[in-house]
Amino acid sequence: MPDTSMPRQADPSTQATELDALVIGAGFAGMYQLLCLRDRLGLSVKVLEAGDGVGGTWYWNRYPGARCDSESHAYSFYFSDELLQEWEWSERYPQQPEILRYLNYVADKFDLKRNIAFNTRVTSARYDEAANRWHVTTEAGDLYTTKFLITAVGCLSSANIPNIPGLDRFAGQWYHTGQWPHEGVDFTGKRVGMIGTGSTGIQAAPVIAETAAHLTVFQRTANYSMPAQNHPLSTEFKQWVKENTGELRRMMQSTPNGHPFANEDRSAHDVTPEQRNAIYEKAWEIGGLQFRATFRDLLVDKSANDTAAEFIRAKIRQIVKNPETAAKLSDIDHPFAAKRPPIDTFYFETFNRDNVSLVDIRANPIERITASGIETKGAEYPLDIIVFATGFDAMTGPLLRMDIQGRDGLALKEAWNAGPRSYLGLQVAGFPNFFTVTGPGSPSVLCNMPVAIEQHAEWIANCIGHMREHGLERIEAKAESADQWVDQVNAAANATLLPQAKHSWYLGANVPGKPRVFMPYAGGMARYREICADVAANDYKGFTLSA
Ligand code: NA7
Repeated sequence: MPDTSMPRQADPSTQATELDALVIGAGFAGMYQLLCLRDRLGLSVKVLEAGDGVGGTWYWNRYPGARCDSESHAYSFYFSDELLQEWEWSERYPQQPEILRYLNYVADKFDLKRNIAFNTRVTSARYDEAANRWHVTTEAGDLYTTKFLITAVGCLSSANIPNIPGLDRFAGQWYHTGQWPHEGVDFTGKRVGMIGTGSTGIQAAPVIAETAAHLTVFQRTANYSMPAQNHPLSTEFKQWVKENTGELRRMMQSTPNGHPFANEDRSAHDVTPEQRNAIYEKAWEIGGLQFRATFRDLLVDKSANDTAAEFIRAKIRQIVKNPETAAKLSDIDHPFAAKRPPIDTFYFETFNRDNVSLVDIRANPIERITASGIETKGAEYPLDIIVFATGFDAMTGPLLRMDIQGRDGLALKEAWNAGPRSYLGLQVAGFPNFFTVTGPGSPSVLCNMPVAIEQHAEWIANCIGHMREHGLERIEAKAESADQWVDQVNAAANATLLPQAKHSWYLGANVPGKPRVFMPYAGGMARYREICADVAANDYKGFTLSA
């Protein structure tokens, strides 16, 4: 029997498909990149996608309770007024199945699927300098050659499954939330253990608890969370959105995080403690990420941040009835919003159920998984199902799991062995005609993703259009531009409290052995948009373009 787990070598007799541009991934980013390059520039484009449908993140993340943390009317493509008028979201925060329906609707409306090869995983890409072409190989051994190679692989698509001894001996079932079975998982009557209390675990726990016999949540780092206050959207609201798409687009493109609400321009110290409390109370009632926008200094001034952090800790202690559990849940070691702040639907309330318990694995770490469950220091938890809500090898993981080689055989893994180095999060020195949509060094995960994606896909398409117009064949970031940009990314992060969260995936700290580098650009999406526009307007300064 051949070993089908290994990628097949390309058969030298296999004919390569010739393309102008090849895009990897068919989520929001790959779909829009395809549309920009095919329909606006008329290029021959193919998208290669590992899944059997469009959706990316929303194709894979089918865990119970999976929901977007951006409001639905902002978690949309804004490039087409017609699309904005046609589509109606049903809830304030859309659930995974609805987002997947939306993306399929978009793919069908713009006839995108005919240029997407599904069930096609890219294993390697190699730049051939003499021919100025990229040679791309898939797991099935298919070959493509292309002038432009664009990754649209998502920031959170490479599952992080912790290497806990004994997992292979576990007699029950286990799942990672980012690789959830399409047929779902029946928790009825089962003893379920869930590891991880990030946005995913916080969404999943209340839903799993509804049917499981018992849910044990294994918490390493306690987390802040604000109520989503999710609700069905009224007819009036849907109408209001349709009548205000221009203003919404303008607002999302001018705020630091790409959301359709402004950050208040006041300090947490400008008001009395009573007024501050009333402001937090109101934001808590409104729900969602607007809480972070209540004061301008929450992310830059620790004493301002402390006021928000203490408000949320007090809420947790008020909601959770068992004082010991409440103490563990509110013993949070990082500033508010220094890690991605989750929003939830009855997460803390879930711990008031008789069938839910919390285990503090910071105090008593997991030692091993046995055939019958999880063993921590001093206790054993018999389980039928283990859910790993343990996040992702974020941002660089999906890029580095492919073997990408630039000029002179330079491997991306090698170029980034001390952490990602990229100019604008768009291009890597030594990798000509290779672009990364929402790559490390761009605002990406610090922004409402569709806003960041539209800006990148359009910038890349405009750049390729400019090259064609001027008879240019090759674009490559200069090494010194990438170095200077990495300095700016570090400076932007260090001007905030974000690097203070020691266990944050923004820093790569959740994956053992990963270099600790703050990856997204924290200077704000609006500022970043201006920088990119300025670079393009000044003959793509910082890049080398050649005929
Ligand atoms: P996150 O936010 O990375 O959360 C992962 C959780 O899993 C977090 O609580 C981690 O604890 C925990 N974790 C990770 N590895 C381990 C090990 N080895 N042992 C115990 N616990 C572990 O991922 P999510 O999927 O929740 O969210 C990702 C993003 O998706 C989110 O930020 C939104 O942007 C959408 P830790 O904090 O590292 O101590």
